[in-house]
Amino acid sequence: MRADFQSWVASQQSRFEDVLHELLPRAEVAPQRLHEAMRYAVLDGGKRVRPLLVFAAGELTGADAARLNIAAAAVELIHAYSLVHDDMPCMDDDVLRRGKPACHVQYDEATALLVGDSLQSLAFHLLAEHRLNDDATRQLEMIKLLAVASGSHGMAGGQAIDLASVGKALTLPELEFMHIHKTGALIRAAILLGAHCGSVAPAQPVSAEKLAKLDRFGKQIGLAFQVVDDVLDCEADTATLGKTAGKDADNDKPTYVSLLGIQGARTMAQQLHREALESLAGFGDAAQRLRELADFIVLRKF
Ligand code: GRG
Repeated sequence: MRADFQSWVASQQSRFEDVLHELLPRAEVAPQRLHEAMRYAVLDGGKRVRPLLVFAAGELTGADAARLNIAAAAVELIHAYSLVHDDMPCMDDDVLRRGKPACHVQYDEATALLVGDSLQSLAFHLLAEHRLNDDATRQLEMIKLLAVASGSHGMAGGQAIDLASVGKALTLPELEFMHIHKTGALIRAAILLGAHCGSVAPAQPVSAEKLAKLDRFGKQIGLAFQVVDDVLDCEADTATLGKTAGKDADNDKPTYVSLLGIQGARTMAQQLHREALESLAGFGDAAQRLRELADFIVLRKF
């Protein structure tokens, strides 16, 4: 990984942490325990891959940084909510997240449920409250885009399929369908929201062709993210991942590794990576950060 990319990631992560600090409700404000738990679930942890994708896609369309911050925060809040709920005993039942006790362990289950609910509401509150595009119709489309990506036709739907698949042998297309929804939908939404922040006026919309290519990139890199996640769940240790390693096999979950073997899953990730980069062909230097993020997603060790 190039030093220039590493320092871009570090500076964006640190800057974005301050943005989240400001946007989350203060812990001193009632209801204090809920607000403290929301901050616990979001701050000081995670790779912030989705916000980085928002920023990189925004570079491609010349988007305003303040608008990108709001879009990135909305996506990260949805992601954080999904992790809090996923860790609860009624779902994946895990006690460790981002290297610290899961939210329901640190607080309690009822609080964790409300943390997820409130983070989701806050995401849409932010998108509705701040100007993200000069064209109000386009802004409404952006809100709808995140709603679809998060709901039963996106992430929550993918999670439902995941829960129903335990102990079952899925085919490759079935596994792909699940992950395009569970993991991929939010990653795709991050890229599209970042790009839409840059379509500053109806007279200068991001072209449909550009959006279609970006969407293809998002689909491919979202799936690659999950394939790599499955490989890391087998190969990396708990300390490195900051979450319990080996859970998929323990829970008898169908994964790319259980279906294709480690080498097969690695080959699939490489192929998706190649295809994702091809989708960006023709975008020139403006897409360099997106390309580097694609490399990072596939080559990451945590
Ligand atoms: C509860 C509605 C609902 C959905 C949960 C995303 C999800 C759906 C569950 C998380 C379980 C999981 C391990 C999914 C695999 C891919 C994934 C989303 C990993 C976690 O994302 P990272 O690696 O996490 O970006 P950080 O902590 O770095 O933000």
